[in-house]
Amino acid sequence: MLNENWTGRTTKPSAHLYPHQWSWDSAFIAIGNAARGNVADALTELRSLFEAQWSTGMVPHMVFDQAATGYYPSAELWGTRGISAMPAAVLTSGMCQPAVHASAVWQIGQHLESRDRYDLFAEFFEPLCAWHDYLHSTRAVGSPLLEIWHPWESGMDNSPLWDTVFSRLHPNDEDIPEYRRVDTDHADASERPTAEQYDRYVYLLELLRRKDYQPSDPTKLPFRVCDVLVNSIAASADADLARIAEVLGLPTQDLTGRSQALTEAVVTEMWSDELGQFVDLDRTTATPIAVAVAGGLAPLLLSLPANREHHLVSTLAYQYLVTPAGYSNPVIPVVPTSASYFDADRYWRGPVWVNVTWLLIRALERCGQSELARRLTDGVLELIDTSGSSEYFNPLTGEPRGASGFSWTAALALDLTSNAPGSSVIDRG
Ligand code: 2M8
Repeated sequence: MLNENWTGRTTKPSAHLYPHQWSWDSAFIAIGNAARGNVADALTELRSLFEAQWSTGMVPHMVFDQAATGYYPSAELWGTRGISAMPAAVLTSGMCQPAVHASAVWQIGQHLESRDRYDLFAEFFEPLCAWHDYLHSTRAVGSPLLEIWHPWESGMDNSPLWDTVFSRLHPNDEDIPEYRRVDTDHADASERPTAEQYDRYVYLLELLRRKDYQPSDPTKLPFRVCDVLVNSIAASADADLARIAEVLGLPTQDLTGRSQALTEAVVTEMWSDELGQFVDLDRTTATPIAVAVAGGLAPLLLSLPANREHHLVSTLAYQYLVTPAGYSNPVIPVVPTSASYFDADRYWRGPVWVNVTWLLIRALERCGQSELARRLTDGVLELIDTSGSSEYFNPLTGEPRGASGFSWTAALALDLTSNAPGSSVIDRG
């Protein structure tokens, strides 16, 4: 399937619904390709993504394949052509996605002999530093926590996390460019964002486009959220970047310091006693967003105080795990099934997503919860064995949802079944 979605330079997330290159998809796919011994394609995938890196350091969330058709929003709607920060040879979106790339490079390096590993790290170190510098300068507005300015930057497009912010947005017709979405041509409308949500995505995109995606005063933006998943991934990748620097014999202090400062800000500013997990912050109103999603468990990727880590593992085990009817192993839906906003079939509002589960499996292994990690690994593999490499899955029935033939599902399953260092198979002993 990964071979079928391979273009020669990148892997489409899925052949029809997502025919371009996406940033965090590429990192997950590269991890899977390296796990199946195809390091060459993994590197080509990451190189092509970083060739599209803006001069600001931002790694764009999409790189358009100019021969591909049938995806909305099109390159024209993004309107990035002519923005001087974008490399002239490519056409990209103007926003970013979670910074999983340094962790991907670190992990791919573990499949290589030391000389090749050194070369890989040397090749990607500067671009990765520029990417993290961008995040820690431009996206840290008045705190070490990083902001996203559009739901698409979280990767969790229509998560219930954004509902309160969206309820405050009342765009005028002239602020929403005319558009015709095409996602519902490829997937059932009941599994995709609603029309009201889509209007707001396009409205927020249009506001950023008018500023060439580089707003001089981000505090004026109507959507400014510090998201737990985004910040945990960044702090964890900061730490991996420091490990890369160490292998290269370079100073690590600043990189480690940045990871620690971000981790500390997550721990002190994002914890919710009420929900027993971490929660997002709405920067426009300076209030927590009291919504439980699995991304709020992602600080397990970080070095947490022992009591917090313990509490978070219990929340994961008792509030999130669910075994689909007729299945033997548990899975983690992106929203706990007990939440009033849980929707088993709709995109980021309840299904199982393999990338989020994979991150939590790796996080559980990191904090010594190998039995729980093993059960979840078995759960994901049972799901894919039964329902195929789907984009997402109904957690109550295990049925496939969204696009079929979805690349990161296949790639991360390959990683989970590989004998690569750091994989669950090794941890299982
Ligand atoms: C979804 O996002 C795109 C917009 O970026 C879309 O809905 O068209 C999300 O699931 C995102 O996380 C993912 O990277 C992308 C491609 O798989 O699709």
